[in-house]
Amino acid sequence: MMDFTRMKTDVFLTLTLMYSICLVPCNGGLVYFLDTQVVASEGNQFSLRIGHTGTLTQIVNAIVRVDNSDQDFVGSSQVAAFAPGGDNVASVTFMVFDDSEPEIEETYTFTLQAITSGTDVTIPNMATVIIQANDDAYGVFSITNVSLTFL
Ligand SMILES: [Ca+2]
Ligand SMILES: [Ca+2]
Repeated sequence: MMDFTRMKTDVFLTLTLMYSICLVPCNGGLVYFLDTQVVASEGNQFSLRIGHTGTLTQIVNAIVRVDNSDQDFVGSSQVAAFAPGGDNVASVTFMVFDDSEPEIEETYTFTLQAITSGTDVTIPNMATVIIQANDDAYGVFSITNVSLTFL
């Protein structure tokens, strides 16, 4: 079954971010996702790397967010920080919440937003994280010992 509430939120976030994408020359550089597709498993951490273009003359922060209303992650946002003289790549680490519920594979969209003035976001500004099926999800739905009788 489709989750229309989540779809609506995703469409809203997508539109919001499309408006915030830098379409004209930006002064403070651009941030974007270096990792756009990650596979994660329950109870484990995963990282998303963020790149920054241009010279860093000030500390630049970008926030990575996910709709965590289903509580599949520990927390819903992390901040990536870039410092002058430092690396143009920063990474954020999220933890997949370890519950005991059987869940089939789920796909989440993480979005990136610059929170330092003068810095903007460019594409790719979204990353897809797939949480693998866990807690014997397919065991719940699998059919064992099927026998068919044709008359
Ligand atoms: Ca879960
Ligand atoms: Ca689970």
